Amino acid sequence: MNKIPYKNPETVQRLEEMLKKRILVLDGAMGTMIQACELDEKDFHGERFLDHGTSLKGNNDILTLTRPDVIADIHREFLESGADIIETNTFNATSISQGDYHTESLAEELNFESAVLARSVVDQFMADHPDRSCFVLGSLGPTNRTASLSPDVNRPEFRNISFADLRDAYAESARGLLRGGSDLLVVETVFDTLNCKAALFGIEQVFEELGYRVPVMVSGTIVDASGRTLSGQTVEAFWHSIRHAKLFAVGLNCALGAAEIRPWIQELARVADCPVSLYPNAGLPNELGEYDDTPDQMAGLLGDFAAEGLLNLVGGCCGTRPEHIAAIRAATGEAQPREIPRKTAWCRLSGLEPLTITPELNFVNIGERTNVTGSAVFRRLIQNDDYPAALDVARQQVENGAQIIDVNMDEGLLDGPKAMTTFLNLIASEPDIARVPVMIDSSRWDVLEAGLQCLQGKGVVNSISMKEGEQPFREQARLVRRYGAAVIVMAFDENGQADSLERRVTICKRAWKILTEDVGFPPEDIIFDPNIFAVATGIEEHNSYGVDFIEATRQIKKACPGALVSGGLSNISFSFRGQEQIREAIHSVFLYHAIQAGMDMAIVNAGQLEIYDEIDARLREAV
Ligand code: THG
Repeated sequence: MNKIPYKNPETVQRLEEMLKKRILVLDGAMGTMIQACELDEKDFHGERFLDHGTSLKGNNDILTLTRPDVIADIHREFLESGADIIETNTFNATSISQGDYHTESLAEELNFESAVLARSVVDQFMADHPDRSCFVLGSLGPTNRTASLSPDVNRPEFRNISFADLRDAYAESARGLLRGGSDLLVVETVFDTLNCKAALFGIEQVFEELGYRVPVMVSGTIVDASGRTLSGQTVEAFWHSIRHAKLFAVGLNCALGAAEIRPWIQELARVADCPVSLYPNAGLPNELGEYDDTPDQMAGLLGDFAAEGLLNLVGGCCGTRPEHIAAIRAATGEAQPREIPRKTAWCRLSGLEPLTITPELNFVNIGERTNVTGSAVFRRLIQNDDYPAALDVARQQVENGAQIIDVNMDEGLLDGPKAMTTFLNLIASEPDIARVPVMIDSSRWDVLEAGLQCLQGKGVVNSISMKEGEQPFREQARLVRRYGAAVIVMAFDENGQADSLERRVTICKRAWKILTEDVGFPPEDIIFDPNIFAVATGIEEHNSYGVDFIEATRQIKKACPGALVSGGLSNISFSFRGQEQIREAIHSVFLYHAIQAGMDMAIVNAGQLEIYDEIDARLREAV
């Protein structure tokens, strides 16, 4: 996914050089500037939309077509006040948002023409000011829908927009912005991370289609003092969800003023290993919905943030005018830009909250009970459509210490993609469950993909393998990466599941090479599963399965640096079904040794793991 070259490598280089020297300045608000022009209905209709049946007033993006002079003047004013980067007038130009005015068919044209307009203003300005280097930032707003929240409290599984619809709408807008000459793109005012992930997916598709890429920024919105996005994520969880996109910058904008945003930009500056941007509102809105922070007030605060080393790019959102931008540039111009921290390559997942798999964690529990093939109780609940009780199973797993939950709907009589979607959408509306990352467990690609389209967090795909050969493996891995998930790779190839020590290691090494060298998968997002099979089945060859898994773990961890190892723990004791005490002892002894060999996580019955030292000594020895 990184093999697509930049459209304009010199532009990117110029940007990067400027970023090293100082804090770059973004423009201020388009919306409040337009409002101040007091335009009326006929300005929005122009000649072209005279016969448009409904009101267009408030459709600011259409002014690019009907009053380009107004938009060009605003761009110019911001450049003159010191902005290095100006945003296209396309905040609401997706077909989804344009639907409000019955102008959805204009989406691509609006994006294209707005980029052309901003481009021409920037080019003219640079010709007049040879000392200035300025850029066009194509804006992709949040739309008026949320993919991870239900608009209907009585139907928490319902969504009024799908990932696929968002992906396609964002792709259409991005195509227009790129063809029109945008230097960069920003997915901004993100209040639902799933919308943002759909946008990033769509953008990547367009890069592939056009054969070039441009730098991409994301700017999220913290809605209140809780420090969460509207869809409930913390700042760090949000970062984990989008980090796969190799962003040019990540930041925050809108909703809050500079004063209220301080702790959240501090948190983002601490976790993000890329440049950080900030363009807050001019304070919180007053009772008239206006923004009162003066240029001096705002610049004072942002100047402090700059001096604290929190910023790489800075500008203004709602209520900020050219005077604000001039004051902000003056107040931040001398500060050293934030130094980009180097982060250790740990597996960084998220639900509503982050989960970083650091060496100190030692071992991660993945709850196994939300699995229709692994639990008769759960299967019956799903088959009977008793989703509230099925949710309780998930909740119990989390309460019992599951740090990730595995969800499996692979039952012949179920509509797999539908059951996966329903259950994951329901989980999304339960904050005590949605706190943890999800592991989507299926042997069917369509079910895995349906699950990926429901997760705002960074989850894990369980699993892919080379059982159908290298080509589908590569393609699926590439998609998993584009969706931004980590992946479990089973030790399984064209000849079947690996059941010897040697085949386990050989297959994982082969998969590792393909993933890291061809697909560009980061090692820390690769989780090998060298197959835990049942021991003591009565068949002689099965007796070494446990020991072989443990030894394979040791060798895989050594041969594939950075990769993780997982397994389905309860498989090992299938021969002792019904004898729970023995099963638990087997699990505990197995884990004791597997963790020492480097096993990082396992799918387990959370809460039913016996402490190794407390197992009856004779039983432990027998195991
Ligand atoms: N690797 C990966 N994914 C996996 C597995 C694996 N997913 C499924 C499975 N194996 C892990 N999950 C379970 C879940 C339950 C049980 C075993 C593995 C289990 N269930 C009991 C039984 O069947 O006896 C309880 C049955 C019941 O309550 O009805 O043992 O290896 N990547």
